[in-house]
Amino acid sequence: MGGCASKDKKDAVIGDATTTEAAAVAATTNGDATDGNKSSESTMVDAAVLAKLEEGYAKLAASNSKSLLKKYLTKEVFDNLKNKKTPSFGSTLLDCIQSGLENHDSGVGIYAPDAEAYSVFSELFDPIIEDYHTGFKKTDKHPPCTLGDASVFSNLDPNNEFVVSTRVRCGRSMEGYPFNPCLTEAQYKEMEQKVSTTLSSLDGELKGKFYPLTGMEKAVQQQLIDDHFLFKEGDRFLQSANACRYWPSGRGIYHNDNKTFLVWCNEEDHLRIISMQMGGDLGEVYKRLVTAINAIEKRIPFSHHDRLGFLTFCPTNLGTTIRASVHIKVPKLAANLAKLEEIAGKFNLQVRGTRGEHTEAEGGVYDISNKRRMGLTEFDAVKEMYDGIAELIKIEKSL
Ligand code: ADP
Ligand code: CIR
Repeated sequence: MGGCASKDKKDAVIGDATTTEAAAVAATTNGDATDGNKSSESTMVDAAVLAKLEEGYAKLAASNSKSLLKKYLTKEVFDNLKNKKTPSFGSTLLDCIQSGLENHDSGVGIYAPDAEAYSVFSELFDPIIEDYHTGFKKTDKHPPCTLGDASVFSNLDPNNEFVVSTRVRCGRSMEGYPFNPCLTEAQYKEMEQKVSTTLSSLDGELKGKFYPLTGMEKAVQQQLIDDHFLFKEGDRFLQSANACRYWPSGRGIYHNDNKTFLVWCNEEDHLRIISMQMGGDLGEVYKRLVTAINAIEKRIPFSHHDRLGFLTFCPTNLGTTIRASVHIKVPKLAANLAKLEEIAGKFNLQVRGTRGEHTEAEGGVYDISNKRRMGLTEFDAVKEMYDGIAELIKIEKSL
């Protein structure tokens, strides 16, 4: 269902290509499709997709979902968009919102099946982006990549009282390839090969090995997940967004020996570049990420949009794509979770559970990170977490 409504047709076309040239043409790294051609496309959404959309919309409208999708998918917006398709991949509104229609407990509920979806369905994406990224308007332009000076950040918790570990990640999409719902199995494999070969040339602290998910022992996979190094499996939000097709083909993880530098391949985004370590030394963690981004960027071209910054599958990750987080124990503040979330919100921080998004805190450990990623630089996104966590620790100490 969904997953680039005309996915089968497109797979056939792109599948004929021995390289990804066809996809490269179709994937347009800028996603700058204008709405000018909507009339020619407006009658092409097939009846089954329309019926599913109408039924899903009615259920969502009647639900008490708190998702941004429900908030911004008014009847008027729904009617304006339900007959549209992206020009290159034929993705429909259903491909964008199926996850939110099937999971009413979504926080957001929308993904871009291909880059053009951000333009074709902008009437829905733009207000969601503005809301999530606190004020990034449809007329705003994301600033150029500015990683800044990592040495500005010192250790957030030199006495190891509160911060268990620190992690900063960013996401990247490979130029010439669409997002998950529109990838063929051949493309998944080709991308995995490119990523693994490219990363094998990294040296120094970044030197490591690529481990494909295909063939990985279940016990090894589970240990990597339990230790917070590897993405979880079977995320229902991603599954209903058609982002898990051909799993585990093309998916894998690269890491150095001590697992302080990691790269996820083809989970939610093509690449997730991650730096993490125990304790609160954000300067060291961010410096390693900056070194890694610079090294990988020289080797792999990434999709970047003039207005939206780095392109990602989920609109919450656009722009800098940076999520800087600490695993932190603040028992006094956390005695009242709603209060912790409220205070964190004042510093533009988001609270997640120990195993990441949509999980609970275990042993009093919360994952607290910068929430917005657009309309500010990479450096400022990390600084938002740094400043906010420093304040939270101050408050915890004062209680
Ligand atoms: P993402 O960070 O990629 O958006 P998740 O919220 O699912 O995705 O988190 C991915 C993994 O990273 C989870 O296992 C989570 O526990 C782990 N993680 C996040 N922040 C930290 C941290 N500061 N220290 C250790 N592990 C972390
Ligand atoms: C939701 O709406 O809750 C999920 N679709 C996840 C949204 C944001 N998280 C993400 O991109 N990892």
